Amino acid sequence: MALIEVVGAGARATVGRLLEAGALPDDGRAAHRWLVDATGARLDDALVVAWGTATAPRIELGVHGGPAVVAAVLAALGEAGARVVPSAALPLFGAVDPIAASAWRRVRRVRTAGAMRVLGAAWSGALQRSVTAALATGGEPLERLVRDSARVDAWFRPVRAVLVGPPNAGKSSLFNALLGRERATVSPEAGTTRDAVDDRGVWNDRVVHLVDTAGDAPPALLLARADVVVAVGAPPPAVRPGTRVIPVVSRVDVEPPPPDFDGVATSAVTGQGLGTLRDAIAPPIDAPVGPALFTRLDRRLLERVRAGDEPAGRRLRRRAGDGVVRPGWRLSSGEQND
Ligand SMILES: Nc1nc2c(ncn2[C@@H]2O[C@H](COP(=O)(O)OP(=O)(O)O)[C@@H](O)[C@H]2O)c(=O)[nH]1
Ligand SMILES: [Mg+2]
Repeated sequence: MALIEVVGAGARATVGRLLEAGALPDDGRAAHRWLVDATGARLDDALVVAWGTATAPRIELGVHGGPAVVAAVLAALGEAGARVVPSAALPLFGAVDPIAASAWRRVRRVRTAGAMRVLGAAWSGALQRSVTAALATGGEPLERLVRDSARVDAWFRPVRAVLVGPPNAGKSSLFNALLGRERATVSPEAGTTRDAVDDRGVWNDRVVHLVDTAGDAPPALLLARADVVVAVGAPPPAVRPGTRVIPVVSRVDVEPPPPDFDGVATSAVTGQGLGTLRDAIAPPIDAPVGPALFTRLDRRLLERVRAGDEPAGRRLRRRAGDGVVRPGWRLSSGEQND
């Protein structure tokens, strides 16, 4: 499916020219309609949804997603008087508070269910209500919001993990096995991986940015940015404080780990230890959290509120709006269903 939005004062009249029969649905309603070009030839059948106010209408056309269909409908809309712009250039629909607007902008990028839940609380209005309550009463509601907001980054921010170790230690094989795909080149010839290769995976409902390195000396910048260094087959290089180090041996299907080895024993061939290694790199996040602030700006404002900064409180209250977020749309029902 493709969703085409027609906005602006002339939206209803413009889309009206494309309807073969029937009228546009009323505001907040949906209808099935045939779309035609200027000669009356049918282009596609569409789900037409009307939104917005009389002065700022917004019509959504749900058409079939084939590129030729979309091009034909856009061309007909152009002939009917519309100008085609990328959807990112459009303003958000309706009266949306800044916190809900941030949530909308992030939706298309998040990869975890936890992040979706956090964003969902922002456009259902639950987050705005909890901000309003926290600002009004302080105390426990405020502390809870601070606590929960401090925890949600784990769902939004990737864990940056770098695989290091001597040539032929099995790094590239582990990289592929952890991600479940063949991305890095594996070879019995030492020195096959020349440049760092990186890719993202999701496990334990967390995004992991994994980097496979080559040679004995991984680039300092990669190490400096790493949250986790996975040291395969040799002691780890020096890392900055705060970077976690996970000692790993691989190929344990052919070479058992040294008797005194204190780390994760893995095999890319049998899969042994891969679950343990995934959990060590990105541990699962346990308890569910209530509504939480997910932008750095809002969290900073909340910290200042806690320190007694009243302007920060007013600003946060403005960002939360009145807690009334856009209403959901309703399909026509009963005899109105056409
Ligand atoms: N039997 C076995 N062979 C492995 C395993 N992991 C890697 N190898 C082999 O060891 C060699 C080097 O692996 P590679 O992943 O390229 O090591 P890297 O140089 O550290 O990236 C290749 O021939 C792999 O097929 C493993 O878990 N078991
Ligand atoms: Mg390699």
